[in-house]
Amino acid sequence: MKPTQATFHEILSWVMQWRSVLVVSHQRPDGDAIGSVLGVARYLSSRGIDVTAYVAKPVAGRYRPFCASLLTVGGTVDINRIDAVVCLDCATEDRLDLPESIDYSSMAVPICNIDHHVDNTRYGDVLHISAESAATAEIIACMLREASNTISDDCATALLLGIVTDTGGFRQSNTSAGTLATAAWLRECGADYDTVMKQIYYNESYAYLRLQARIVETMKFAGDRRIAYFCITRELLETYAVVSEETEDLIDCARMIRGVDIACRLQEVSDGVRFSFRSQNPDVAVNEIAHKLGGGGHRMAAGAYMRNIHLQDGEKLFLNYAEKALNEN
Ligand SMILES: [Mn+2]
Repeated sequence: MKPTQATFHEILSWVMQWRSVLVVSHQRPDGDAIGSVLGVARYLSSRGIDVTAYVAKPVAGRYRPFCASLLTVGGTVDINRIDAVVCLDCATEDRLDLPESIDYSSMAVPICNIDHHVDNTRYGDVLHISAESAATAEIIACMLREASNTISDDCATALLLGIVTDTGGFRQSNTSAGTLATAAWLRECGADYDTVMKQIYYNESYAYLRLQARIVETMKFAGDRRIAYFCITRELLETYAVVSEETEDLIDCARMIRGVDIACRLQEVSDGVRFSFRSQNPDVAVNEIAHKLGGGGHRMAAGAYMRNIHLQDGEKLFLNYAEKALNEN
Protein backbone atom coordinates (compact mmCIF):
# COMPACT_ATOMS: atom_id res chain seq x y z
CA MET A 1 0.00 0.00 0.00
CA LYS A 2 1.24 3.49 -0.88
CA PRO A 3 1.85 5.75 2.11
CA THR A 4 -0.51 8.67 2.64
CA GLN A 5 0.59 12.29 2.67
CA ALA A 6 2.44 13.16 5.89
CA THR A 7 2.31 16.62 7.46
CA PHE A 8 5.44 18.77 7.69
CA HIS A 9 5.63 17.98 11.39
CA GLU A 10 5.37 14.22 10.78
CA ILE A 11 8.04 14.32 8.04
CA LEU A 12 10.48 16.31 10.12
CA SER A 13 10.07 14.22 13.28
CA TRP A 14 10.39 11.05 11.18
CA VAL A 15 13.68 12.26 9.66
CA MET A 16 15.03 13.61 12.96
CA GLN A 17 14.71 10.24 14.70
CA TRP A 18 17.66 8.78 12.74
CA ARG A 19 21.33 8.97 13.54
CA SER A 20 22.69 8.67 10.02
CA VAL A 21 20.82 9.84 6.91
CA LEU A 22 21.61 9.65 3.18
CA VAL A 23 20.16 12.59 1.21
CA VAL A 24 19.79 12.15 -2.56
CA SER A 25 17.94 13.60 -5.53
CA HIS A 26 17.50 12.76 -9.22
CA GLN A 27 20.13 11.97 -11.85
CA ARG A 28 21.47 14.97 -13.78
CA PRO A 29 20.59 17.17 -10.80
CA ASP A 30 19.33 20.68 -11.53
CA GLY A 31 19.38 23.70 -9.23
CA ASP A 32 16.33 22.53 -7.28
CA ALA A 33 17.77 19.04 -6.79
CA ILE A 34 21.10 20.40 -5.59
CA GLY A 35 19.59 23.22 -3.51
CA SER A 36 17.16 20.80 -1.85
CA VAL A 37 19.86 18.25 -1.04
CA LEU A 38 22.17 20.93 0.36
CA GLY A 39 19.39 22.65 2.31
CA VAL A 40 18.23 19.43 3.98
CA ALA A 41 21.80 18.28 4.60
CA ARG A 42 22.76 21.58 6.25
CA TYR A 43 19.66 21.61 8.43
CA LEU A 44 20.08 18.01 9.58
CA SER A 45 23.83 18.47 10.20
CA SER A 46 23.10 21.50 12.37
CA ARG A 47 20.79 19.25 14.41
CA GLY A 48 23.57 16.74 15.05
CA ILE A 49 22.55 14.13 12.46
CA ASP A 50 25.30 12.40 10.49
CA VAL A 51 24.40 13.32 6.88
CA THR A 52 25.71 12.02 3.57
CA ALA A 53 24.59 14.36 0.77
CA TYR A 54 25.26 12.33 -2.35
CA VAL A 55 25.50 13.05 -6.07
CA ALA A 56 26.83 10.42 -8.47
CA LYS A 57 28.62 12.86 -10.83
CA PRO A 58 30.25 16.28 -10.39
CA VAL A 59 27.61 19.03 -10.48
CA ALA A 60 27.60 21.73 -13.18
CA GLY A 61 30.13 24.49 -12.50
CA ARG A 62 27.54 27.18 -11.76
CA TYR A 63 26.30 25.24 -8.72
CA ARG A 64 29.70 24.49 -7.24
CA PRO A 65 30.10 27.70 -5.19
CA PHE A 66 27.03 26.62 -3.16
CA CYS A 67 28.25 23.12 -2.38
CA ALA A 68 31.32 23.79 -0.20
CA SER A 69 32.67 20.41 0.93
CA LEU A 70 29.24 19.11 1.84
CA LEU A 71 28.54 16.96 -1.22
CA THR A 72 29.85 13.43 -1.55
CA VAL A 73 30.51 13.07 -5.28
CA GLY A 74 30.53 9.54 -6.69
CA GLY A 75 32.07 6.51 -5.03
CA THR A 76 30.37 4.01 -2.79
CA VAL A 77 28.28 4.56 0.31
CA ASP A 78 28.04 1.81 2.90
CA ILE A 79 24.29 1.26 3.22
CA ASN A 80 24.84 -0.62 6.48
CA ARG A 81 25.75 2.58 8.27
CA ILE A 82 22.72 4.46 6.88
CA ASP A 83 19.50 4.53 8.95
CA ALA A 84 17.27 6.25 6.40
CA VAL A 85 17.31 7.76 2.89
CA VAL A 86 15.71 11.12 2.11
CA CYS A 87 14.81 11.42 -1.61
CA LEU A 88 14.22 14.94 -2.90
CA ASP A 89 12.74 16.29 -6.15
CA CYS A 90 12.71 12.84 -7.74
CA ALA A 91 9.43 11.62 -9.25
CA THR A 92 10.33 7.97 -9.77
CA GLU A 93 12.56 5.55 -7.92
CA ASP A 94 14.48 4.59 -11.09
CA ARG A 95 15.67 8.19 -11.56
CA LEU A 96 17.22 8.36 -8.08
CA ASP A 97 20.86 9.43 -8.10
CA LEU A 98 22.03 6.59 -5.86
CA PRO A 99 25.57 5.24 -5.48
CA GLU A 100 26.16 2.20 -7.68
CA SER A 101 26.77 0.19 -4.50
CA ILE A 102 23.11 0.66 -3.55
CA ASP A 103 20.27 -1.06 -5.36
CA TYR A 104 16.91 0.55 -4.67
CA SER A 105 14.80 -2.58 -4.93
CA SER A 106 16.88 -4.57 -2.46
CA MET A 107 17.51 -1.68 -0.08
CA ALA A 108 16.08 -2.47 3.35
CA VAL A 109 16.42 1.10 4.65
CA PRO A 110 13.33 3.29 5.25
CA ILE A 111 12.75 6.01 2.68
CA CYS A 112 11.30 9.51 2.80
CA ASN A 113 10.06 11.04 -0.48
CA ILE A 114 9.60 14.83 -0.75
CA ASP A 115 8.72 16.19 -4.19
CA HIS A 116 6.66 18.60 -6.28
CA HIS A 117 6.25 16.54 -9.46
CA VAL A 118 2.62 15.84 -10.24
CA ASP A 119 3.50 12.37 -11.55
CA ASN A 120 5.48 11.26 -8.48
CA THR A 121 4.93 7.51 -8.08
CA ARG A 122 4.57 7.89 -4.30
CA TYR A 123 7.40 5.49 -3.54
CA GLY A 124 8.95 5.23 -0.10
CA ASP A 125 7.66 4.84 3.45
CA VAL A 126 6.82 8.42 4.34
CA LEU A 127 6.11 11.16 1.83
CA HIS A 128 5.05 14.70 1.16
CA ILE A 129 4.14 15.50 -2.45
CA SER A 130 2.97 19.01 -3.28
CA ALA A 131 2.43 19.64 -6.99
CA GLU A 132 1.32 23.22 -6.21
CA SER A 133 4.82 24.07 -4.99
CA ALA A 134 7.12 25.66 -7.54
CA ALA A 135 10.15 23.76 -6.24
CA THR A 136 11.00 20.97 -3.85
CA ALA A 137 13.18 23.57 -2.12
CA GLU A 138 9.99 25.60 -1.53
CA ILE A 139 8.36 22.63 0.24
CA ILE A 140 11.45 22.17 2.40
CA ALA A 141 11.65 25.87 3.23
CA CYS A 142 7.98 25.85 4.31
CA MET A 143 8.63 22.78 6.43
CA LEU A 144 11.64 24.35 8.15
CA ARG A 145 9.82 27.66 8.59
CA GLU A 146 7.03 25.86 10.42
CA ALA A 147 9.59 24.21 12.71
CA SER A 148 11.99 27.10 13.33
CA ASN A 149 11.88 30.89 13.27
CA THR A 150 15.07 30.98 11.31
CA ILE A 151 17.63 28.77 9.56
CA SER A 152 21.33 29.31 8.85
CA ASP A 153 22.26 31.62 5.98
CA ASP A 154 23.89 28.88 3.90
CA CYS A 155 20.89 26.58 4.36
CA ALA A 156 18.69 29.48 3.20
CA THR A 157 20.97 30.18 0.21
CA ALA A 158 20.74 26.54 -0.91
CA LEU A 159 16.93 26.56 -0.74
CA LEU A 160 16.74 29.92 -2.52
CA LEU A 161 18.90 28.44 -5.30
CA GLY A 162 16.27 25.71 -5.75
CA ILE A 163 13.36 28.15 -5.87
CA VAL A 164 15.12 30.59 -8.21
CA THR A 165 16.13 27.91 -10.70
CA ASP A 166 12.76 26.09 -10.76
CA THR A 167 10.87 29.36 -11.29
CA GLY A 168 13.30 30.64 -13.95
CA GLY A 169 14.22 33.55 -11.68
CA PHE A 170 10.56 34.06 -10.62
CA ARG A 171 9.48 34.46 -14.27
CA GLN A 172 7.40 31.29 -14.63
CA SER A 173 3.73 30.83 -13.84
CA ASN A 174 4.51 28.38 -11.04
CA THR A 175 5.67 31.38 -8.95
CA SER A 176 2.80 31.74 -6.46
CA ALA A 177 2.32 34.28 -3.69
CA GLY A 178 3.52 31.54 -1.34
CA THR A 179 6.66 31.02 -3.45
CA LEU A 180 7.53 34.72 -3.21
CA ALA A 181 6.75 34.84 0.52
CA THR A 182 8.96 31.80 1.11
CA ALA A 183 11.78 33.36 -0.91
CA ALA A 184 11.37 36.56 1.13
CA TRP A 185 11.68 34.56 4.35
CA LEU A 186 14.83 32.85 3.03
CA ARG A 187 16.31 36.25 2.33
CA GLU A 188 15.45 37.35 5.86
CA CYS A 189 17.34 34.29 7.08
CA GLY A 190 20.40 35.62 5.27
CA ALA A 191 20.20 33.85 1.89
CA ASP A 192 22.77 35.25 -0.53
CA TYR A 193 20.41 36.47 -3.28
CA ASP A 194 23.15 38.32 -5.12
CA THR A 195 25.40 35.26 -5.51
CA VAL A 196 22.47 33.06 -6.55
CA MET A 197 21.39 35.50 -9.28
CA LYS A 198 24.92 36.17 -10.52
CA GLN A 199 25.85 32.48 -10.60
CA ILE A 200 22.68 31.48 -12.43
CA TYR A 201 21.96 34.39 -14.78
CA TYR A 202 25.18 36.33 -15.36
CA ASN A 203 27.70 33.61 -15.63
CA GLU A 204 27.90 32.18 -19.16
CA SER A 205 31.06 31.27 -21.01
CA TYR A 206 31.59 32.95 -24.38
CA ALA A 207 31.58 29.48 -25.95
CA TYR A 208 28.07 28.90 -24.59
CA LEU A 209 26.82 32.23 -25.93
CA ARG A 210 28.24 31.40 -29.37
CA LEU A 211 26.37 28.08 -29.32
CA GLN A 212 23.23 29.92 -28.27
CA ALA A 213 23.64 32.29 -31.20
CA ARG A 214 23.95 29.35 -33.56
CA ILE A 215 20.80 27.75 -32.14
CA VAL A 216 18.81 30.95 -32.51
CA GLU A 217 20.08 31.31 -36.08
CA THR A 218 19.04 27.77 -37.03
CA MET A 219 15.82 27.41 -34.97
CA LYS A 220 13.20 25.13 -36.53
CA PHE A 221 9.47 25.89 -36.54
CA ALA A 222 6.31 23.85 -37.07
CA GLY A 223 2.57 24.02 -36.41
CA ASP A 224 2.09 27.54 -37.78
CA ARG A 225 5.18 28.65 -35.82
CA ARG A 226 3.54 27.66 -32.54
CA ILE A 227 6.24 25.00 -32.15
CA ALA A 228 9.89 26.04 -31.95
CA TYR A 229 12.63 23.46 -31.49
CA PHE A 230 16.27 22.71 -32.09
CA CYS A 231 18.55 19.69 -32.14
CA ILE A 232 21.89 19.51 -30.39
CA THR A 233 24.20 16.94 -31.90
CA ARG A 234 27.39 15.72 -30.25
CA GLU A 235 29.26 17.24 -33.17
CA LEU A 236 27.75 20.65 -32.43
CA LEU A 237 28.85 20.48 -28.79
CA GLU A 238 32.35 19.53 -29.89
CA THR A 239 32.51 22.37 -32.40
CA TYR A 240 31.53 24.92 -29.79
CA ALA A 241 33.41 23.25 -26.90
CA VAL A 242 30.32 23.15 -24.68
CA VAL A 243 29.59 20.17 -22.41
CA SER A 244 26.14 18.59 -22.48
CA GLU A 245 25.45 19.47 -18.80
CA GLU A 246 25.47 23.13 -19.81
CA THR A 247 22.76 22.87 -22.45
CA GLU A 248 19.74 22.68 -20.14
CA ASP A 249 18.71 26.34 -20.37
CA LEU A 250 19.15 26.70 -24.13
CA ILE A 251 15.47 25.85 -24.42
CA ASP A 252 14.76 29.42 -23.30
CA CYS A 253 15.89 30.53 -26.77
CA ALA A 254 12.88 28.71 -28.22
CA ARG A 255 10.29 29.51 -25.57
CA MET A 256 10.97 33.24 -25.50
CA ILE A 257 9.91 33.66 -29.14
CA ARG A 258 6.56 35.46 -29.41
CA GLY A 259 3.70 33.18 -30.48
CA VAL A 260 5.45 29.93 -29.52
CA ASP A 261 3.32 27.54 -27.44
CA ILE A 262 5.62 24.50 -27.40
CA ALA A 263 9.39 24.72 -27.13
CA CYS A 264 11.58 21.65 -27.43
CA ARG A 265 15.23 20.78 -27.25
CA LEU A 266 16.33 17.47 -28.71
CA GLN A 267 19.75 16.35 -27.67
CA GLU A 268 21.69 13.48 -29.17
CA VAL A 269 23.33 11.32 -26.49
CA SER A 270 25.46 8.20 -26.82
CA ASP A 271 22.53 5.74 -26.79
CA GLY A 272 19.55 7.81 -27.82
CA VAL A 273 17.83 11.18 -27.63
CA ARG A 274 17.03 13.40 -24.67
CA PHE A 275 14.02 15.74 -24.98
CA SER A 276 13.11 18.82 -22.93
CA PHE A 277 9.77 20.51 -23.35
CA ARG A 278 8.35 23.83 -22.23
CA SER A 279 4.81 25.07 -22.72
CA GLN A 280 4.01 28.75 -23.01
CA ASN A 281 0.28 28.09 -23.16
CA PRO A 282 -1.57 26.81 -20.04
CA ASP A 283 -3.93 24.83 -22.31
CA VAL A 284 -1.06 22.81 -23.78
CA ALA A 285 0.34 20.28 -21.30
CA VAL A 286 3.79 19.22 -22.44
CA ASN A 287 4.01 16.41 -19.89
CA GLU A 288 1.41 14.61 -22.04
CA ILE A 289 3.87 14.73 -24.97
CA ALA A 290 6.63 13.59 -22.62
CA HIS A 291 4.54 10.65 -21.39
CA LYS A 292 4.07 9.45 -24.98
CA LEU A 293 7.85 9.42 -25.37
CA GLY A 294 8.33 7.53 -22.11
CA GLY A 295 9.12 10.56 -19.95
CA GLY A 296 7.24 12.84 -17.56
CA GLY A 297 7.25 16.10 -15.67
CA HIS A 298 5.05 19.11 -15.07
CA ARG A 299 2.34 20.57 -17.35
CA MET A 300 4.55 23.50 -18.35
CA ALA A 301 7.97 21.80 -18.16
CA ALA A 302 8.72 18.16 -18.92
CA GLY A 303 11.31 15.82 -20.40
CA ALA A 304 11.90 12.38 -21.86
CA TYR A 305 14.79 10.10 -22.72
CA MET A 306 14.47 7.55 -25.52
CA ARG A 307 17.09 4.88 -26.00
CA ASN A 308 18.10 3.29 -29.31
CA ILE A 309 16.64 5.98 -31.51
CA HIS A 310 18.19 8.36 -34.03
CA LEU A 311 17.82 12.11 -33.75
CA GLN A 312 15.83 12.34 -37.01
CA ASP A 313 13.34 9.73 -35.78
CA GLY A 314 13.06 11.47 -32.43
CA GLU A 315 12.33 14.69 -34.28
CA LYS A 316 9.55 13.06 -36.31
CA LEU A 317 7.97 11.50 -33.23
CA PHE A 318 8.10 14.77 -31.31
CA LEU A 319 6.58 16.77 -34.19
CA ASN A 320 3.78 14.26 -34.58
CA TYR A 321 2.80 14.42 -30.87
CA ALA A 322 3.34 18.18 -30.58
CA GLU A 323 1.14 18.95 -33.59
CA LYS A 324 -1.58 16.67 -32.20
CA ALA A 325 -1.35 18.46 -28.85
CA LEU A 326 -1.88 21.79 -30.60
CA ASN A 327 -4.81 20.53 -32.66
CA GLU A 328 -6.57 19.49 -29.47
CA ASN A 329 -6.48 23.15 -28.39
MN1 LIG B 1 12.19 20.66 -8.91
